[in-house]
Amino acid sequence: MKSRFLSGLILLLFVSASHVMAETPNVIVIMADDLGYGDVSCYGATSLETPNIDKLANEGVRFTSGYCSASTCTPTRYSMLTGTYAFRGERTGIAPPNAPAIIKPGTETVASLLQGAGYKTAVIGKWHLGLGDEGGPDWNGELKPGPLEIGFDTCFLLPTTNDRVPQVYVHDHHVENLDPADPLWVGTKKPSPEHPTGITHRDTLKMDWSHGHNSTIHNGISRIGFYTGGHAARFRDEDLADKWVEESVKFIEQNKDENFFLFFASHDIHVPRIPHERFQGKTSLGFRGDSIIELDWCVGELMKTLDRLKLAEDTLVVFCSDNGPVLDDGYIDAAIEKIGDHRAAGPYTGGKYSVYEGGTRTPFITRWKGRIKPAVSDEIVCTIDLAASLAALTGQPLPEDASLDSFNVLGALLGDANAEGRDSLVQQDNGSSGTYGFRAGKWKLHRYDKKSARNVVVEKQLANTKVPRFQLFDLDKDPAEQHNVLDQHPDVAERLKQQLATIIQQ
Ligand code: NG6
Ligand code: CA
Repeated sequence: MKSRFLSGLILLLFVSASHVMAETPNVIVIMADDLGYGDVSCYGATSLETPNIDKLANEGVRFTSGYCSASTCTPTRYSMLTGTYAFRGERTGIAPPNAPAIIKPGTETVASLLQGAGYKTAVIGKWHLGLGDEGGPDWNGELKPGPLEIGFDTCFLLPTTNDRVPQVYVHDHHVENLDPADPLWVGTKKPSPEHPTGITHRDTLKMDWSHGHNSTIHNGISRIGFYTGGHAARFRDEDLADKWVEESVKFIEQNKDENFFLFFASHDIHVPRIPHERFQGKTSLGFRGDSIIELDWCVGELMKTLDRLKLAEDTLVVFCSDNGPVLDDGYIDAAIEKIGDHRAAGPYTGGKYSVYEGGTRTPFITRWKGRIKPAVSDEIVCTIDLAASLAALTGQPLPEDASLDSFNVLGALLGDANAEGRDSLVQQDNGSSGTYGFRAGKWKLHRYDKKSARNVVVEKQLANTKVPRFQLFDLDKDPAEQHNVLDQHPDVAERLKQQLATIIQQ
């Protein structure tokens, strides 16, 4: 792998010397939630159609080895923004409702790098990276630090995930529409004996839970965690996608005459999957499929906005996911019963929570009209590479102590002839759990440091099974990782073990 510094320098020279690329583009990163490799039609889905995502792929580069860095949300988002593997950071596993800000102020992020290049920056959608200082979020006061302290000029957020409390929007430093007379309380303990929950009022729920998710009820759905108050601020699950689009269109319109960076962090297709009424029943796959259609609609609306404002040729769009698919993630929404022939992870094994390819190899598309030549690429690229690549694109130097694991793969992202992606990639499941995948070329090593190398709850559908500590797979011959060939290739296994140990420093 060429050194990050050297390739950055070459690009910097290229960018500044070239009049063709004198203008840097706007950047929109659309990150889907829990969307699997096989969930969209341009990656092989036939049970539903995603015309807008397909159009993006037809006009850009569709990666067949595009990854997120973890098979859960918080570590992938942490790594995407910081360019550093989540296992190096603290508390980078799935964040609870009252988690403090995980990325500390002063950390260089994709947003701060682009802000430094003069971009107006926004994150709109799911955050799930904590808010507030060590004490956690001050829901009724200033929600700080948060995105604005790590390079975003503005934010409009769902604080964690919508299966976690509370169902309110955070706009910059405050809960939107919060009535001080009805303060918001969020906690882990039932606030009073009579507080209705998914257990005590199960028969009133509009969507039942299957595991966890049985605490406070809002909008007929019980959640992880408890909350009271803040009624005027609460939203309906059905309206989330519309809100993200509305706020994003506003942001793009406001900044159409200058460079902007928009991190569009969709909540589709995370649980509870409650698409807007107009999408309900649109697929044969139940609400999971209908949420994919809703996601596709969002992509279409963003692209329409770029077209309307004549920005399509001035905007690099990156479409990706935060982890692989899961069917039953805690609510009974018929995802399993209605799956039919649909293969959410495409040809791959595993999904969310797993270090099999299905956990992190996900849809990954780049489009920059007029600059990127439409292509399909099998170069290895990862969401963690956006930091170094976008820094290079905008001529921003990367400090030595920042973005430790991000490679400048800009050439590959732009589909340039002969441009290379990564040589290797660490795939992790959650936080610093001690479970790793390591892809190097066609080889894939699994390393399980803990005994339970699986998520028991989802194992019926997409599972890690009980396994030896190390396994080796040949992805060329065996993309589904079914045949452990460690004994046949001890030298390869040893090399990968060493490489992985060096990177994770364990
Ligand atoms: C798990 C939740 C799951 C989901 C996940 C986070 C239970 C039993 N399971 O702990 O439903 O919320 O966390 O998903 O509570 S992620 O995509 O944000 O990582
Ligand atoms: Ca996710």
